[in-house]
Amino acid sequence: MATQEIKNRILEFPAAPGMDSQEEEVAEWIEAFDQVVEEEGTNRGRELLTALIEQAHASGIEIPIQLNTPYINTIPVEEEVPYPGDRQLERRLKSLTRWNAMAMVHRQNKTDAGIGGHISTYSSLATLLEVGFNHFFRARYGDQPGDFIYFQGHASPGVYARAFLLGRITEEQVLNFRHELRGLPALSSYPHPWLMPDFWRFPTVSMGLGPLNSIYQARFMRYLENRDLIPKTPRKVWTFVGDGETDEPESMGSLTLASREKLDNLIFVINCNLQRLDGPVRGNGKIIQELEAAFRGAGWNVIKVIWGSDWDRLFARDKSGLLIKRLGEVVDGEYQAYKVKGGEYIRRKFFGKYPELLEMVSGMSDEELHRLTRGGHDPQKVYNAYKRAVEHEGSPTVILAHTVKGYGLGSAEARNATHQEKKLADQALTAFRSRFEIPVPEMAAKEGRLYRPPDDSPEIVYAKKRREELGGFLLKREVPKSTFEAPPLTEFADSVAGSKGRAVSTTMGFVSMLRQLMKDPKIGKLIVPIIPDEGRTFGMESIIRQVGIYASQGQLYKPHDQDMLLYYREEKDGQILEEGITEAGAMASFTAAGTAYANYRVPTIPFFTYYSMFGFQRIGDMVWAFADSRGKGFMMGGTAGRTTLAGEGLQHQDGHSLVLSSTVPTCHSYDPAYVYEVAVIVQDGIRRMYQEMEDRFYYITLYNEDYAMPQMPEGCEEAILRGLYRYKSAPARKATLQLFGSGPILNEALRAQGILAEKYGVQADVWSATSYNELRRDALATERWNRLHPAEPEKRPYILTALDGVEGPIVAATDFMKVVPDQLSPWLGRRLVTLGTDGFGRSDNREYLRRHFEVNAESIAAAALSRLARDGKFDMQRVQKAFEELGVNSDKIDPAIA
Ligand SMILES: Cc1ncc(C[n+]2csc(CCOP(=O)(O)OP(=O)(O)O)c2C)c(N)n1
Ligand SMILES: [Mg+2]
Repeated sequence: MATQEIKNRILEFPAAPGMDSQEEEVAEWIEAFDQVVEEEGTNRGRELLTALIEQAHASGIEIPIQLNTPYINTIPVEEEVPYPGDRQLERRLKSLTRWNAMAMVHRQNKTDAGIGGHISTYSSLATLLEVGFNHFFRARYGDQPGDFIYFQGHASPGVYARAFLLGRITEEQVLNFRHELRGLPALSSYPHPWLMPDFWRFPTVSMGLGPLNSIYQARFMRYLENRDLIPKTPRKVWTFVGDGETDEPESMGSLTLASREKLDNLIFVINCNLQRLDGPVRGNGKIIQELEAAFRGAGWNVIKVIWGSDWDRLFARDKSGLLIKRLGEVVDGEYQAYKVKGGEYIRRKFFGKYPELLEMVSGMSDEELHRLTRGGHDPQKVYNAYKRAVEHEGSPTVILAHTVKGYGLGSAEARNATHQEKKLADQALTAFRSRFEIPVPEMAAKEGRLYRPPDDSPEIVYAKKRREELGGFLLKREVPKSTFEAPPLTEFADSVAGSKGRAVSTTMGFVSMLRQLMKDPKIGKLIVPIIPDEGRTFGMESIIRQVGIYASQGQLYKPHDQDMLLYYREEKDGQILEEGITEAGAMASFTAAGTAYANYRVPTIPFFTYYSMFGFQRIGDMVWAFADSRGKGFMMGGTAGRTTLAGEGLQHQDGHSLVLSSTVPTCHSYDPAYVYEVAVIVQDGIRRMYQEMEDRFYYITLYNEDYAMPQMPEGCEEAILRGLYRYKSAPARKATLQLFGSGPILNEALRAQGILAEKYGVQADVWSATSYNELRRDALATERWNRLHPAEPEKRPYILTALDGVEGPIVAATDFMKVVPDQLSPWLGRRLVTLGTDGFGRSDNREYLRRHFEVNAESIAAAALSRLARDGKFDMQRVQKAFEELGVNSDKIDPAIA
C-alpha cells in the first residue's frame, strides 16, 4: 500500500513532453523494484535506491531531501511482537493510577481552591509510562543504579498515584499534595529533588531543561564509562517531553550532539497530544511530521507511534493507499477537533472526503469511529516501539507518540482549555468512574476519594512483581555515605606562597591549582574540567596537554600542532569536557557531573570555567535547576569585572553576575583578589561539599589582570571564607577610614590608601571583601535569630564583630554593581559609601574604564575625602582642590546611565 502511495505521488507530476502517459513507465519501474525486493529482500532494495540516488547526484540531478515517511506507524504490524504482559491487569493498574492522579488534584482543588495541579498531561501519558514501568524501566543494574527517567514535570500526579498504589508513598502524602508547609509528609507540585530528596532525581518542569540535560546526562554516562569510573551497563536515559515543549530552543538545540556521540543509551518519548497550554501545538501543520524531519535530519532513529491496533484492519483494506493519503492531508487542528466532536463528525469530515473511504467504514458505528485509538494509548504499539528503541544501536532514538490530551476526562478531552483543568464536574467524575470501573461509591467519587486495592489483590501483586523483576522501585534517589577525604590546604602550597613578585592573574593561579588537583592520587580522577570553548582564554592549554580532551572516538586525525608541547590532545579517556560554544550544554554537563555523587555514586567534582558574562544571565534557569538537583561543584566566572576585562566592551564586561548568583540559595559566591584566597575557598569548598556532604556549590570570579600575588597572611583562612578580612592596616593602627576592595579593585583601594596618607594625611585600613553575599547571609541569619529570641542576649553578625573597634566611614569599591557591597547597608547604615560599575561597559583599557566607572584609586580617595568633609572630619575647601589634583570631574556624566 505504501508503494501505491509513492506511485500516486509520482503520478501527480505532468507527463513528460512527447509521452502519452507516465503511468506505464512508472508502473514498469515500480514493478521491477518490487520484484527485486520480493526476491532479494529489503536490504537489496535499499542498496539499489541508494545507488540510484548517488548516480542522480553525480549526474547533477537535484533530488529533494525526503525526511518524512507517511503518517503511519514506523513499525509495520507484521513486524510486531506480541505483548508480553497481562493486558487486563495492566489496564486495571493504569485505570487506578489515572483515577488516583485525577482524584488527588480534584480533591485538593475542592478543599483549597486555586492550589493547582494538572490532570490532562498525565492522562495523555498514562500508557506511555505504564508500559515503561511494567516492562522497561530498570531500577538497577547489578550494584549500579538503574535507568534514569526524566518525567514530564506536569505529569507528576500520575507518577505519585502509581507510587501510592505500590505503597512507595503513603495516603497521607497524597492527601498533602501541594501542601508542603503543614509539618506533615507531603508531595511537591513537580519533580524537585530539593523538596523530595529520596524520590526525585531530575527537576524537569521548566520546559526544555529536561531534554537538554538528559542528552548531556547520556553523554556523561559514556564519559564515566570510558574513563573507567563506572562499569559499562545497558542503562538508558529515558526523557519524556511534551510536544509543545519542543518549541523551547533548549529542547532541540543539542540533538546533533546526541547523534554525533552515538548515544544509543538515550531515548526520547515525545507525548504528541497535539496541544500545549493555550491551544494546538501546530494547528495548521503536523507536529509529528515536523519533529520526524528534525530528528531524522539530526541523525536520530525515529519511531512514530501514531495509530492503535484497531486501525490495522482499516489499513489492511486500504489497497489504493487512499487512507494513508487522507491521514497525511489532515492538519493537527482537525485531528484535535475529531476527538472533541465525535464519530459522526469524523465520518463526515475525515472519511467523507473520499467515497472509497466512506465505504470502508460503513460497517462501523459512530461510537467505534470515535474510539479508534491513537498509538500512544495502545500498549501493544508502545511496547513494540520501546523494544525497538532499547535494542537499537548506534544512535539515539525518539519515539513520537500520538496521544489525546485529557484522555478519559470526558468533556475536557482534547479541548483547548483542558491543560488548565483542575477539577471535573460531578457528571464527568461519575462518567470517569464508570468508564475506568473504579470501585468508589458515587458520592465519594465526587469528592475525589482515593482508591488503593489491598496488597494481595491480583493487580498489586502483579505490579510489584513486575517491579521486582526490574530491580525494585524506580523512584528512588539515594546518596551513599561519603568516604571522601578532601586534600588539605598544604596541597595548594604554591598558591598560598604567592607569586614571588611575578605578575600573574587569579585565572592563571586557578589553572595551576586545577593542574595540581588533577595530579592528586586520590581525587585527581574525579576532577571534571568543563569549558565552553574558552580554554585558551583562560590559559588552559597546559591542562589539555596534561589530561586530554574527552573524545568518545579518540583522535581520528593528527593535530597540526602535534609537534608542539601544548598540542590539542583528544583522547577516548580524556578528562576535559570541551563543549564547544554552548554555555547551556556546558551547564548541562556541569549538572550531570555535579549530581553524579548521587546518580552514579561517583563524587565527581566539576569545575565549569566560562566567560562570566555568558553565565548566570544566559543560563540562569539551568543554574536554578542545578541547585534544585542538589548539585555540587564550582562555577568559575573567568574574565570577570566590568573594568578588568579591557577592550571587549558592552556585551562582554560583566559587572552583575554576582548579583544574579546571590539569588540562588545554595550558591556561595566569592570575589577573590588573590590566588591564595581562591585556594582557601576551593579547598574548603571541596571539603564541605564532598567530605561533609553539604548540599551547596560555588560561584567564584576569576580575573585576567596580572599582578604580583602576595603570600597568604597568617591565620586569615576563616575570615576569607566568611567574606572579609583586614589585609593592610594603616601604620600604628591609627586609621580614621576603612577601604574595602574586592578582586583587582583591591589594588585600587591599596593605591588609594597610599594617596590618602601621602597627599592628604588621612590614614586608612584596607580590607579584602571576598564575599558580600556570605556576609549578608550571616547577618540575615543572625538578625532573624535575634528577632525570634527576644529574651536572649543579642548575637552579633560577623560583619559587626569583624569591624569591632574600627573607626571611620567605609568606602567599598568593587568591579561589580554597587548593589553588591550595598547588601551590607542594613548593618553599616550611613557609614557605607559604595563605588561600583553600574551601567553599560565600554571598550577601552583598564585605566580609562576605571576612571569612567569611578572605581580607580583616585575616585576611591576622592569619595573618602568627600565623605570625611561632609562628616566635618576634613576641610571642605581642601576637597575641592583634591578633586582637581585627583582628576575627578564633578560634572562628568553618571556612568550608570551613560
Ligand atoms: C520554561 C517554561 N515556560 C512555560 C511553562 C508553563 N507551562 C507549563 S505546561 C505548558 C504547556 C505544555 O505543553 P506540552 O509540552 O505540549 O505538554 P502537555 O501538557 O501537552 O503534555 C506550559 C507553557 C513552563 N513550565 N516552563
Ligand atoms: Mg502537548
